Amino acid sequence: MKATGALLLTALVLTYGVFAASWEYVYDGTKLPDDPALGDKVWKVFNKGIKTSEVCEITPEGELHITDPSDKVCFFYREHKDLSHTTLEARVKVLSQSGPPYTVCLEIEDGPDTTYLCLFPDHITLVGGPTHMVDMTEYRILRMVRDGKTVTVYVDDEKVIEGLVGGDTSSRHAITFGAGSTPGTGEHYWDYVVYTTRGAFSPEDLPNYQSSLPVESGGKLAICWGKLKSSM
Ligand SMILES: [Ca+2]
Repeated sequence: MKATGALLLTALVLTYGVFAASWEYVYDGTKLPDDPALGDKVWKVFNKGIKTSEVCEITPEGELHITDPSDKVCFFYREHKDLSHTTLEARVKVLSQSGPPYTVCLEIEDGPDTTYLCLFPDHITLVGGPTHMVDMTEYRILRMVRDGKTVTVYVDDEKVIEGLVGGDTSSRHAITFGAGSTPGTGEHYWDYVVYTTRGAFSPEDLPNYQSSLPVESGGKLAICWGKLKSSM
């Protein structure tokens, strides 16, 4: 029986790539993150009771556009029990930021092992850790990889920051992004947010989501051309 089981498992792996790295969750920016139409893919929102549409809109190119004033907060989160080995990626650009570092944020919140990126127009900072200078007013693919206590950050598939979790703490255990500060202000675009809680993957092990998008179908081509134009 054991031999049969092993053979069956081998066949499954070879046939379906059971253990291959893949994105567990994709948010593609075509609906507001808390839109009930997303079903089991919906995000919880922290916005102190305002309508998400007061600060967020979906652009014709399929991006989440957040315009965050000094009296509102609006971030989105999806809760998970085990975030110890997580790969989180977003294609994002930041046109303005003023306020606390977490005003524009991409986070792996995990109690005392919380880590996140603080986004600014001209740099990114790992909370409690290093800063990397980069023009964020153009779209960048940011990837944050948590492998136990260590965190590695990539920009456009290039490793730029190595650090540790615990730069901050949180009561949540969640993947989180958006406008994280009430007094802080900012304008930012999110083309997509994808993640998996099933492993810590470099871009070599799990290619960035953008590279997996089909470009040959008419609708997708139009969307990608729109994104291309908007990123120029
Ligand atoms: Ca605000």
